[in-house]
Amino acid sequence: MSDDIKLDRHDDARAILARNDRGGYTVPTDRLYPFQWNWDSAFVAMGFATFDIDRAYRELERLIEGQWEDGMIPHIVFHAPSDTYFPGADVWGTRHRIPTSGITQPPVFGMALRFIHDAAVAAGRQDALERTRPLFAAALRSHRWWMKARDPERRGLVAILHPWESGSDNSPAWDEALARVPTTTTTQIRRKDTGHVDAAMRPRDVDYQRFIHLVDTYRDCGWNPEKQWASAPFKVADVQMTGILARATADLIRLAAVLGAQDEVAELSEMHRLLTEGLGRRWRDSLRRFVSLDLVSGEDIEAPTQAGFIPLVAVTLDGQQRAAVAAEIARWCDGMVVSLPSTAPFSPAFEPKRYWRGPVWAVINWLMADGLRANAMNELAGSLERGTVWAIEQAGFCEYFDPTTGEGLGGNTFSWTAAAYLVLSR
Ligand code: 9YW
Repeated sequence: MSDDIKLDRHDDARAILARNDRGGYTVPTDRLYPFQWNWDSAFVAMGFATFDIDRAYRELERLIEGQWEDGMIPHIVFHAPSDTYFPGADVWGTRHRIPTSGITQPPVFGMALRFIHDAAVAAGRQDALERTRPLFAAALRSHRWWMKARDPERRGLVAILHPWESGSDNSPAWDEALARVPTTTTTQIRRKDTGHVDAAMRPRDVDYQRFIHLVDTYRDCGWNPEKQWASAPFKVADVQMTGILARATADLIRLAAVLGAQDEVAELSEMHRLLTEGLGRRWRDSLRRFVSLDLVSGEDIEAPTQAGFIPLVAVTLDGQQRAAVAAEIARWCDGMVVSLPSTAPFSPAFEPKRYWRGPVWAVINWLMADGLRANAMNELAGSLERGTVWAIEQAGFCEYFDPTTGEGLGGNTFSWTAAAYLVLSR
């Protein structure tokens, strides 16, 4: 790839972020996802930080306009109306000043805040501390919410109550747990996604029925965390979520130190200890990865998905575990045109074109590379990054990629794919 082409691609990536800007916040892509999504925005903010520090901070500032009194940062903030997405604000029926959904998403926020803060300091910005401080306070409140609302039994693992919270909606990891959720709904389902994107690349109708059954259930709880915990028919202590939370906690510890917030350093360090110990108990030698825990059945979730490797962003593996992870990843990537598939190709659940059941996602590779590098597996990290950049350069800024062909799939001109490109091809 010549430098000229690379330059063009950077321009293209920035143009996508500009085009998806709706006034200080970025939609994941036009029409399919016309609002502000939580973890998309955190990745996007890091993308902005490579060329526009103010806009990076702004993205996070706009996201926390949706933060609830209890600290939760919702998965969608409905800043402005749009009728191209289901379920819209009316279905959620939450009572925040700006309409929001009632569930959350992976807390990449803390990671993003540290990334932006470091970029601001490196750029010599005098206002870095001032700009970071209120966002740090919001992040801390959200981490406290996570620990209280989603680990009330103090396992050192946080739970999702809805597959949408995981960010990996129809992952095979949820198949068994979701099968217990009834398909009945009081809300009328009016899918819009399959009008924008080929239905064969999207979750199935039956998945949507269960997704909406869960929304109905929690809305009936008045979105009260204790009531939801008590009545949740779907409750999974997720290693991807916990890994991201633990890593974001480490990033907040660093920011707390820079901000001179000693009490918060101690509080966050305790949180970090709990979470990394919790994750440590989820490692399985025989599977060569971490496994989530189904809190309804009490069983390990053994489906081979990308989530099993995400805890590397937070934990330090020993030599044996590192060798095991390297061997397992090599097995998943064998014969693939682009890695890392979100479901292992040797699994019967693998579908290379269907959303979270096989396709490669740029932001997952970003997290993977980060975790591998943190564990001194630099070569593997570099090859995942180069593969991601290559996939984007040959197929465009798509939502996700078929690992067996490299074909770009789902929505086009995706914000977080553009952000991943800007960060991974630096
Ligand atoms: C939905 C926006 C979101 C992502 C999720 C992805 C999908 C569908 O799109 O969710 O209706 O919320 O699974 O990770 O944040 O890009």
